[in-house]
Amino acid sequence: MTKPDLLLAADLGPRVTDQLEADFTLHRYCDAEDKPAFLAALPEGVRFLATGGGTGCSREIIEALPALEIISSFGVGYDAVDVAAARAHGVRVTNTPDVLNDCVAEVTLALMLALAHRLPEAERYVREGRWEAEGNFPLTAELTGRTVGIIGLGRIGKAIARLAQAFSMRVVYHGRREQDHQPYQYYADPEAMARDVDWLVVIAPSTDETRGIVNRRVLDALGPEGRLVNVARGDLVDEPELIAALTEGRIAGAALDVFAQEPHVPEALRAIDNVVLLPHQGSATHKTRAAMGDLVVRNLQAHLHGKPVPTPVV
Ligand code: 8YV
Repeated sequence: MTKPDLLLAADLGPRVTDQLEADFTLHRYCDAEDKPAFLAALPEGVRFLATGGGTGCSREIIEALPALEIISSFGVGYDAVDVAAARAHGVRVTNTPDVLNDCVAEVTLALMLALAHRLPEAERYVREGRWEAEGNFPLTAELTGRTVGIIGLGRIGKAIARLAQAFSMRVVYHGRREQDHQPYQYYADPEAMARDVDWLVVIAPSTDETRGIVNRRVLDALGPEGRLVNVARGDLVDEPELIAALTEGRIAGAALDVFAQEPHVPEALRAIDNVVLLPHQGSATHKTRAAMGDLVVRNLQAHLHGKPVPTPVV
């Protein structure tokens, strides 16, 4: 029996492709030089598509595949998938939630610890022989007893909240609405929350409502003793305003895993001392990436066999 055709829009690595090849005939759109010609030359009746966080799936691709039934996307955030187009064409979309919660929360706390204790700089200080030559490193800050405001108390936000509590931090949050049965104080207004916290952690999806949520007013409310952490999407923070706030000392520091134009990180940001920068590492461990990949495959296999998909978003 011939295997059904699947468009591979992003290279999801050998673990995923090896599994997919057992059930599907893969068409590696991710490797195509001339993308429009590749789409035009596809066999008719492509029903399956696999993609990844940053690549997503455009309206153009969805409309070029009239038989498309499912887009299985690697990553919990699916902002790069044109969900409106998928919905309009009756295409199902799945993502990979939950399996990455602990990893992203761990990286978030690692970023907070690194920024508070100035770990990257202090480590460089030792390597460069400056401890011996110049004496002790300047005193730093700590998390204990501080308040953290989380923008987006979803599954990952809650995992971050639990870890922050293990560091004796007080947790408050902002989101679209107040959630029932949460032990944390809710703020309807992110600016009011920023005013009351020492740390602002951004872990909300990128949507029309959240884009630019950390603007100049929020940064100024966070203030010269406040620190920002973004592990969500770069476009939730107004990057030029953040650079200005850091340069002018209007906030104390920032730890960023995500940026507006990845993998480009503005030179101005790379030149600032009181920032910690990571190359979108939130879920990037062997264990978590394997679990995310397996979930991409399980969603496609479930749909192939006419079973309910494990993690639908559309
Ligand atoms: C991944 C992510 O780095 O899950 C997400 O939404 O941003 C990350 O876990 C990304 O999806 C990789 O493509």
